[in-house]
Amino acid sequence: MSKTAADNLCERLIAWDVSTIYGFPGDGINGLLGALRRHQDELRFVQTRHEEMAAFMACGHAKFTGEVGVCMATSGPGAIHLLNGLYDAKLDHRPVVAIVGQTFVRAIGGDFQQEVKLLQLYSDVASAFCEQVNEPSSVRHLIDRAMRIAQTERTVTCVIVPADVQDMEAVESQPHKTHTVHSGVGYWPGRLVPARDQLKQAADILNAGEKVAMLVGQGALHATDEVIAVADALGAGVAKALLGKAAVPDDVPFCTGSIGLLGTKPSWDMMQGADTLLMVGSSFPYSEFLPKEGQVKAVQIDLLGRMLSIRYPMDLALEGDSKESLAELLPLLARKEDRSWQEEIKKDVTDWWRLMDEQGEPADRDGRVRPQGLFTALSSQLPEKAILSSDSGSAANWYARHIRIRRGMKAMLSGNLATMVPGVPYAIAAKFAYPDRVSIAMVGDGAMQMGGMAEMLTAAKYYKTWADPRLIVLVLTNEDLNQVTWEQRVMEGDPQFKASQEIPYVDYAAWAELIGLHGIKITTSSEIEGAWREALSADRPVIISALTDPNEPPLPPHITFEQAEGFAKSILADPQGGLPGAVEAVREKVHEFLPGR
Ligand SMILES: Cc1ncc(C[n+]2csc(CCOP(=O)(O)OP(=O)(O)O)c2C)c(N)n1
Ligand SMILES: [Mg+2]
Repeated sequence: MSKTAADNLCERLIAWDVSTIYGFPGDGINGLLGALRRHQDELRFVQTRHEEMAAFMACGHAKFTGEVGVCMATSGPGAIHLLNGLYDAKLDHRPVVAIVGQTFVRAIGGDFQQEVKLLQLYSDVASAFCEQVNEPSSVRHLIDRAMRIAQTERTVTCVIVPADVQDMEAVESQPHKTHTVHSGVGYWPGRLVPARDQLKQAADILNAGEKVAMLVGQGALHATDEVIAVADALGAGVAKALLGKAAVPDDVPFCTGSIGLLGTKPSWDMMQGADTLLMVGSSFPYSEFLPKEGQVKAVQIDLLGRMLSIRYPMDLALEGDSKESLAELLPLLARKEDRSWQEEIKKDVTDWWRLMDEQGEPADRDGRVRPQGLFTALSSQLPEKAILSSDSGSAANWYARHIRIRRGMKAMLSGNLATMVPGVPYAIAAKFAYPDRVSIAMVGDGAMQMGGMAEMLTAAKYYKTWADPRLIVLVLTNEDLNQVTWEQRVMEGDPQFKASQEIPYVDYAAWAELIGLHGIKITTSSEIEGAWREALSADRPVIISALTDPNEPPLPPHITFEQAEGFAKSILADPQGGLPGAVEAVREKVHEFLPGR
C-alpha cells in the first residue's frame, strides 16, 4: 500500500514532536486510525471511554506540560463530544489541536449519515484556526498551521479530515507554482518583555506604594523565584488565582493563598487594605475580590495583550512574559524599608493556616466525615512532585484552601469554564505525561457519575504501562451536588431542591475493585490518615470513597450581608435535611471572621 494522506498527517505530527493522541475511533477516522497503527512506535494512541475525556486529557496534557495536547474523534457524534473539553482548553488559554473526521468530500452537502457542519460547529471553539483538508496536498500546511497557531495564540485549533481524503495517496508537498503553500515545522516562542521605560514607570508606581498586593495566576507558574523576589522587595503579599496555585509554594510566609469565592481571608483582607496592586499572569474574573476601583494604583503584566486591563482599570498594563518581565523589573525596585504591611500579612497568613489546620482536624458529624480533614491529611502526606487535579464541585474549595502546595508540584483544574468532570481525565493525562510521578484527583460523586467512573476503566486499561502505577482518585461521597446546593442556599436563599440535587449512592471503592483497581472506603475520620498511606503505597490506581458531610458549607472567606440573609432564609424554608448541623457549621464559619482569631 502506498503512503496515504493519513500517513502524511501522522508523520507531520511526529515531526512536531507530538507523542500522544487521545481519542476514540469511528468510521469517519478509519483512515487515520490505520495510519496511527502504522506509526504506533512513534505516536501513541490512547483510547478513552468518551471523546469529551479525550479532549480533557489533551487539555490536561497542555496544562501540565506546556506542550500542545492533541485529541482525535470521528465525524458527527465524536466531534460533538469533544467540544466541552476543547472549550476548557480555549477558556484557560491552553494549546490543543483537535483532529476530526468528516463524511466523504463527495458526499458533503448530501445530508449524509453523521454529516454535521463541522466548520460551523467548530467556528467558535476553534475560532483561531479551523480548516478542512479537501485534498492530500494540504495536509502539510494545515497541520503545520494548526500546531503553530495553537501555540502562538494559546488556544484550540482544529483540522477536519474527510474520510475519503484520509485514504488518498499522500502528496507530501505542493509543486512550486501559483496558489501553492510551502510551510515548515517548529515553533520558537519570542521573548516578550515590556520596553525599559515602561518597566521604569511600573517601578515608579510600585515604589511609591506603601501597601502592595500582588495577584498571580497561571501565567506566573514558571516565574516562582521572580514573583517571590519582587514581593520581597516590595514588602508585598501574594494572592493566587486558582490556576496559579503552584506558582508560589504555600510555605512562603507572605503567600496569602487562593482568592475569590474559593479563597482565603488573608487574600480578601490584603485586597481590601492595599494601596497598590501588581497583577501578573492572571485574568481572575471576580472583580469583587479585587480592590475597589480607585482604591489602588495598579500595574498588570500579561503575555496576552487581550487580557490586559479588563478586571481593574490598570494605570499601566504591560504585555510581557511574567518571568522575563519581573526579572527586569526587580533591579528597578527600591527595597521597602517599612515592612509593617508585609508583617501584618504574614501574621494573617499564620493565623489562617492555624484555622485551616483546626478545621482540618479529623471530625465527624451525623456519621459523616468533615471533608476538610481529607485534604489536610493529604496535604501532609503529599509526595514530592505530586500532580494534583481538582474537579469543579465542593472539592475545589477544600483543594484551594487546605492543600499546601510545595515546590515542584503541579496543580490544575478547570479555571474559566469551571466544568465538572476534568478531575479524573486530567489525572490520567498526568500519568501519561509523567509516568513516574504520583497523580491525585479530587472529585465529587456527581462528577464521578458524570463520567469519572467510566474513565477509571482507562486507568485500569493502561496503568501497567506507567513506571509508577500510583494514580489516586478521592471521591467526596456526599450524595449531593453540594457546591450548587450551597450556592442555591447562600445566593438565592433557596432550600435544597432534592429533585435536582440528590445524587444516588454508589460504592466507588467496590467499583474500583470490580474493574481491577484498589478501592478504599472512609466512613469515619479516624480512617483518613491510614487511607492516604494505603493509597500512596498501592501497586495500582486507587479510588478512595469518603462518606462526607454535605452540611459543611464551602462558603467564601467573607460572607456578605445579602448572602447571610439568603442563607438564613434557606434554613427557615428547609426544616429538615440535616440543617441543624448546617446552622452549627455556618456559626463556626462566621466565627472565623471575628476579630481576634
Ligand atoms: C458540566 C457541568 N454541569 C453543571 C455544572 C454546575 N455545577 C458546578 S459544581 C456542581 C456540583 C458538583 O457535584 P459533585 O461532583 O457531586 O461535587 P460536590 O459539590 O457535591 O462535592 C454542579 C452541578 C458544571 N460546573 N459543569
Ligand atoms: Mg457530590
